[in-house]
Amino acid sequence: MLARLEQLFQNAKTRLGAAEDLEDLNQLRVKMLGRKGEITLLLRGLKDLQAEERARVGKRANEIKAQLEGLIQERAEELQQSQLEKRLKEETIDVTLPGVPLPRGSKHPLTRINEEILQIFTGMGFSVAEGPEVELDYYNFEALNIPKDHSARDMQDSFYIDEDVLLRTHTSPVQVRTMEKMAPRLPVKIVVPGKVYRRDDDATHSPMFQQVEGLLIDRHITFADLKGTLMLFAQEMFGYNVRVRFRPSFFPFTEPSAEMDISCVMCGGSGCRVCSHTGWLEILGSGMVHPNVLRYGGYDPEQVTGFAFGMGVERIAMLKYGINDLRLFFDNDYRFLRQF
Ligand code: 2U9
Repeated sequence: MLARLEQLFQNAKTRLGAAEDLEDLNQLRVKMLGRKGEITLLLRGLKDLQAEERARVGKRANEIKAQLEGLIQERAEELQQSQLEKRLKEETIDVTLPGVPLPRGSKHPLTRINEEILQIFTGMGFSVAEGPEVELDYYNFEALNIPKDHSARDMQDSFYIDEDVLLRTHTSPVQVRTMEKMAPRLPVKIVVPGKVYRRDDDATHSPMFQQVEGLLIDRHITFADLKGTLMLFAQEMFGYNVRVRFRPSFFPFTEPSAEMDISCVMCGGSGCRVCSHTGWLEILGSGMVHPNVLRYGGYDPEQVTGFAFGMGVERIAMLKYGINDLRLFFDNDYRFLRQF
């Protein structure tokens, strides 16, 4: 039995050297040392031997098994190494090949314009303030001097949650909330971006749109401050050769009130379809804060004055990019969005 064992051992060593890959090697291990392997089967005969002989054969069998395990491990490492070397020789990577291009996203045009507007005003020392989109009737209308019988308060014109709560129709309530928090400190100098909601839906009106409004309250603020600030805004937004004009208007929360036009960005003022042959484009509303509104916010109209303005972000974006249909902003068509 010992002789047969030695023979199996020699035989196994030869076959180990001949194994060509790790799979070969594993099969060999099963054939020799597995539960039904040659050595395992041979050792079943141990029980029939004399005690002394059994001990000798058993000891040698354990040595052989341990040696074989070691040899298999060595051979496995050899094979692994040579397989790696073979792959390294065969596989080449051409580092000069062009990469796989990833589609690059871009900011939504309204996000860009919104950021640009805020940047211009923060550059002039305004802070950015934000507030809730679901608003109390008090902040949206009452404190802004919008009387109970004003048409904007009609269910047909605004989205109501209940009698005293609605989706804000402008960002102006944030200015009132800020005044309440600040009073009587000066100056109040804020711009307020955000979404607003009105019951409107056509090529130039959406039930949701974005506004940027602004408010400056301090001692000795005049209409000249309003004009200078808004003219500089128009020029930074549309270019330094743009001209502005102010037309009288009416808002319940400002007195006097004015709309600001810029010379047409399409024709430069000579008249075209974009400006309806007037040479001018309306871009925002503005005015001196109404004394009642100052009082609602906690300021004394005998001591301070202020100006305010408001603009629609979609409208500014349409003028700046030459877009004629508001709905393009909300369709999420990649062919449109990728252009910005
Ligand atoms: C307070 C005091 C005054 C904000 C103002 C406008 C004029 C205005 C419109 C422009 C186009 C809204 O987006 S739009 O439809 N806005 O014309 N907004 S003055 O006046 C305020 C706001 C808050 C406390």
